[in-house]
Amino acid sequence: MENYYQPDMECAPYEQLRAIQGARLKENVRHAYDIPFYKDLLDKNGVKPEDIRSVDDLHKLPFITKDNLRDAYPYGLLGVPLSEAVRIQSTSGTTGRRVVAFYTQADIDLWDECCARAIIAAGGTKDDVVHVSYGYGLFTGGPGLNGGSHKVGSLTLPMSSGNTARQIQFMTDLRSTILCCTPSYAAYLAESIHEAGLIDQIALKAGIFGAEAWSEEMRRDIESKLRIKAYDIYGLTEISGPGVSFECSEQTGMHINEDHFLSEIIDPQTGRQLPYGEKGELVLTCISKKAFPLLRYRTRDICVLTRNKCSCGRTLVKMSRLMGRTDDMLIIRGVNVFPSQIETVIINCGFEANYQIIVDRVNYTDSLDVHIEMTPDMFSDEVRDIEKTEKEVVDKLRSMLGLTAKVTLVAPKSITRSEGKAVRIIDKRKI
Ligand code: DLL
Repeated sequence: MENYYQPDMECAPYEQLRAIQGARLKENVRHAYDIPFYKDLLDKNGVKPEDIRSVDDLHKLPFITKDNLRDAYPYGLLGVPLSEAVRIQSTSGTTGRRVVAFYTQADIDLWDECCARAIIAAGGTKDDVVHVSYGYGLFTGGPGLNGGSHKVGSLTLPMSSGNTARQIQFMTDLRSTILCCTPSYAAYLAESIHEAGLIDQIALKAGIFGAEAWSEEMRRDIESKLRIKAYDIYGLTEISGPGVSFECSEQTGMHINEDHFLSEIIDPQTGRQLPYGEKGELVLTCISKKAFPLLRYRTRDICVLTRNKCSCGRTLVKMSRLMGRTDDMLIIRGVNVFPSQIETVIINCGFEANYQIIVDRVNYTDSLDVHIEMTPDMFSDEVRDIEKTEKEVVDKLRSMLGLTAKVTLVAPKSITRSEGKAVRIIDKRKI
């Protein structure tokens, strides 16, 4: 049996949880209505705060999107007087206006608690040394896991990202036991630790990896290289940051902290709510946070929600591993392609997750090029063998995607490593 950080909420009977959710939703809609943005939006859609009495009324609320947040930049969605807001975080977006999210002290506390739940679900206790290699600053990864680790009472190493040699030195000297970073950085750290011959001096037992898409195959690869259990964690700046949902020992999806965040799956085309078990776009509603109370926010993330009994004892709804984003789904020669499908093939063919997908349009026809790094032992193979392997990958991609790709095996270490979120897709068609 696992330990929990807040068992009253994490394991609450569903009816009890729903009553709490309903009361909090009602209260937060009334609170949001004081913000001119929401007043206008609700008035325009003919919805009054009194119309929202329970979770069943959620569908009456209009959606909000990232464009709404960009338009409201910088203070248009601040839900409390400036004197009550204590923190800003911001998205990593490189184009257009940034999105800034605000927090009161109570909002920070609840965010930290959500991250503490994630750390405890990954086996963390106050005796652990939590090594946080997510970026610190405007990005939510570092501050979120840092706050969670403090709540648990673990010794916290605020490493931030970068300087891999120093990361490994602290990891070995201080005997770090839980690593928090992006899965691509975890893979890079694993590679560097093996190269330095230091794997036997690593005391890690678990990793809490998120902020970007990763496959089950990549999980297994990192787990075996670092000799740990790797847990997924999900979140987004707009909704607070990491800890919106987290994985437990079952490792079959992430429990959503639904005493604070309501979740729905919708058909991204029609906006219609879909039942449990169906794949669609995740929509989140904040029911506790006050400084940035987003209602029915379209995340663009695609997943499935399920409410089955979990062996860990938590009753919180589960979201599957992310299956892509409505906006990163590539449409190549009319076929819908998710980068995660390509990654699955690559890892199943014995490669690591060091690859790049390049999409272009030549003579009005889309081209799909996949560059994959060879493993060092393949590098010494005859050209003939390399070509044979490339052809095998082409065949497997064709049966997975129904598309013919051009596959090129490139030299080990020729694809730039990432310390944060990896850039794996280059779509030249948009430029
Ligand atoms: O990435 C927050 C975070 C930090 C989550 C650390 C987990 C760990 P943003 O920079 O706003 O916030 O990016 C949010 O990243 O909408 C997803 O598309 C993607 N994402 C986050 N977690 C996962 C995950 C942080 N576990 C966007 N799997 C989200 C796949 C993820 N994608």
